Amino acid sequence: IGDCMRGRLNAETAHIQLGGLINHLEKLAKAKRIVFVACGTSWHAGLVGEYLFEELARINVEVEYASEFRYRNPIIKEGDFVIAISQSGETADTLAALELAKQKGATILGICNVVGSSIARLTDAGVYTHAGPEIGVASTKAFTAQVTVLAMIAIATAKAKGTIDEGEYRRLLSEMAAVPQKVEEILKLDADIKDISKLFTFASNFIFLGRGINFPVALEGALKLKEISYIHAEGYPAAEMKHGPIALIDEDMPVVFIATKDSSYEKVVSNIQEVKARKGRVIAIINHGDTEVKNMVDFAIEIPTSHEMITPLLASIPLQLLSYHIAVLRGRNVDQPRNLAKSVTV
Ligand code: F1P
Repeated sequence: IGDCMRGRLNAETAHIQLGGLINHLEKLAKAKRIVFVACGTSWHAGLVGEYLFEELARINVEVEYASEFRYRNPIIKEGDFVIAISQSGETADTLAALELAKQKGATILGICNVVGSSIARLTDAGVYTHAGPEIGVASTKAFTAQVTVLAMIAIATAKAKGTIDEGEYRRLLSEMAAVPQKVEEILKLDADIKDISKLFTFASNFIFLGRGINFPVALEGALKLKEISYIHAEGYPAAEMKHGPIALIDEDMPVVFIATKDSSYEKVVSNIQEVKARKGRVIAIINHGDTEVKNMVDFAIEIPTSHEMITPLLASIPLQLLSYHIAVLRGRNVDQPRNLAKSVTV
């Protein structure tokens, strides 16, 4: 996807990124509701999709754990689209959820990485992420590839629906095309992130907080840390902190904030102040040159600015690196974490 986007993504060629889905775009633009079904990291990608589709295309979205959806009697109405998201394309819960949605008459679409996988074969249409084989069990590049595809579909649907104008459409596409270069810049922070990781190697707990479209990024940051380092970590919407998790904050609690300069920025800043007032140690993902937050927190990781709807593609990378370094420093096998399987087929 990086190769496709690098320099080749413009208003004329954007549709080629959408695989078989391009034929369903007009219908998707008329969807009454989109239901994402997925598990684990792919479910977090679905949550990012909720913000993208609701904000850009003004379509009602629900994001369901496939492992729950399949055992309920979910209400599917005419005009509903059910979209499965799965790296392996073989996750048994996601496959069963999709089969149920199909029986109930939904149009079913898929976003899968593995070409010809069971989920891909069941769908009416879909997009392959072509993120290459995921060597490790925990999804990393699959996540960013899924979010990339979701952003592309949401942008194209919004254009077809007329909820964004030509100017915004072109602006979003040029922001997408700039992502690979911005990611390369973030990867240069690897040594700095490793240094931060050394100070948190023996932490027993972590909290990850974000708002808006970066709330799912916080969830994914926490999941990655759990999966590969076995540190207990919770992700929350930052606004939920005062409804419970704030009781956990003290000098032993590292708190990771996604504090990029978007529409929730001011509110995130006040959440950071609340944590600092309780002596929590804060690591913040901020935008370049944001001295306000930088001076407030213990560690700042500076990433390039972007369109708010595209920030998850950038903000998730330092969190993946943080988890990776902490896990390696703890002597964990990051490719084969205990108790986890690449394809959960039972
Ligand atoms: C879903 C998933 C992964 C997780 C682990 C177990 O897989 O929960 O997100 O990292 O590998 O399975 P998939 O449906 O995206 O293949």
